[in-house]
Amino acid sequence: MHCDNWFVLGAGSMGCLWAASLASIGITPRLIVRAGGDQQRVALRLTVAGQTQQFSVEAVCARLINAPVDRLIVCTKARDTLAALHSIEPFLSDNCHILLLQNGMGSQEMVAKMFSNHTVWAASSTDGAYLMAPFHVCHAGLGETWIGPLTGTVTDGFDELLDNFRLTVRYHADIEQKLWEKLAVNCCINGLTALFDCRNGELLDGDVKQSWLDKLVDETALVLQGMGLPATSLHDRVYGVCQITADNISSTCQDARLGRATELPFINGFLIDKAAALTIPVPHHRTLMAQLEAAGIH
Ligand code: NAD
Ligand code: KPL
Repeated sequence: MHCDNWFVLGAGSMGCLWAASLASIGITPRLIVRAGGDQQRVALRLTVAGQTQQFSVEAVCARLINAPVDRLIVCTKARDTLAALHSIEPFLSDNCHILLLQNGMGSQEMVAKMFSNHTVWAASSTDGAYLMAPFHVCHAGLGETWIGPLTGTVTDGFDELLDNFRLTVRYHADIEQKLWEKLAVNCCINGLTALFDCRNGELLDGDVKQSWLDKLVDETALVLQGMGLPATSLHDRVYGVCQITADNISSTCQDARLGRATELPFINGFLIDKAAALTIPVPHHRTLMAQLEAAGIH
């Protein structure tokens, strides 16, 4: 009998988190790493609240994959996703289910279009993880992950993730709505924290940052309404996230500090494109992106 072969694409923070979490329930996936190394067994370490567990997994680069890929969890950054998927395309089985974990929007739509022969799922996650060393991940923020198919109406394919998994994963029939909900919050907070090089809570300064935040919320709400999505609670949700994650340095601010490309093209960039298509003006989002660009944050 053929058992499904699980693979995780990308050995960064989320890739190691998901690979270790799968290994912890006995589904040991292969971890697809960038080209370069040979196939090797690695000691994958997961630290949570000071406790570390270790799992032995196979790390393999695309050209050395030697089994059909039946279940694939894609943990690259949004901008790398298509290229990474193309590099393993010949190995995807006919019945492959692909789960995309990228933040922001736009990359999922491209994958769903280009990989329409497969069942493409998307995820929206509030987990927080970072690499302490190669193949050693710290699960720093225990959040939840919504998953759902991007096309079609399938409900099964990732059942193993929904019960007794170490991450909290829930099914949502309209995952696009979940992606929009997170995108709406991220496109108010992330770019602004990068521009002002501040923590999330510092946006509520009762001054310049907060008034800019309010304008971004108003414009984002208009786009949500234009898309036929609920927008009334956006102000409260954005303020709530700023308060609950007050000490956080947003993912975008972290990327900017490290001089890395951000995921803003898939966050504010996506919103601006949607607004243009709906002829909804979003001048504060445009100014934010222009100022970030001028500051060398892309
Ligand atoms: P990361 O940069 O730590 O990891 C991405 C990994 O993908 C890197 O190791 C990179 O080398 C690898 N990669 C890129 N192209 C590849 C290719 N062609 N073949 C093999 N590997 C390739 O990023 P991350 O923090 O794990 O984030 C991944 C996605 O998950 C992002 O979209 C991010 O926004 C989202 N996310 C992250 C967190 C978090 O806490 N880290 C939480 C929620 C969502
Ligand atoms: O998702 C986030 C991010 O940093 O990308 C928020 C919610 C802003 C938390 O930092």
